Amino acid sequence: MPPRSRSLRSLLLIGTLALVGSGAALETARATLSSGARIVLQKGRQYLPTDLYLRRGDTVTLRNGDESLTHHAFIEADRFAFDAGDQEPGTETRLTLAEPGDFVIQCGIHPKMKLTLHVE
Ligand SMILES: [Cu+2]
Repeated sequence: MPPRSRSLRSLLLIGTLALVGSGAALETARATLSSGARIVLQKGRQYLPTDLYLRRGDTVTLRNGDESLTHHAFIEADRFAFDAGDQEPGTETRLTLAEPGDFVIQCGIHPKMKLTLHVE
């Protein structure tokens, strides 16, 4: 085989591998979005993480990871309202985001706690 066509074959092989690689990265990103990323910890008077990127219809779990602090998550928005009530240590509450937009979850007990949900 002449050297020129051999290098062309190498190029084609590299191109194919690059495509496979980016597809795998996309799958990983989707898996991240649809699993652990939706659990938010309430700990040390803050939400962890402080920002969450979601799709419409996704469910978020808020878990009180503090040992002695009660939290009270709520959202006040024009098109969407949510109030979890008082949430004791070790408990979880869930909400489903049916509306697109940015929503801030606050805490009725700790005013500095803020979690922004970005729903597309
Ligand atoms: Cu709180």
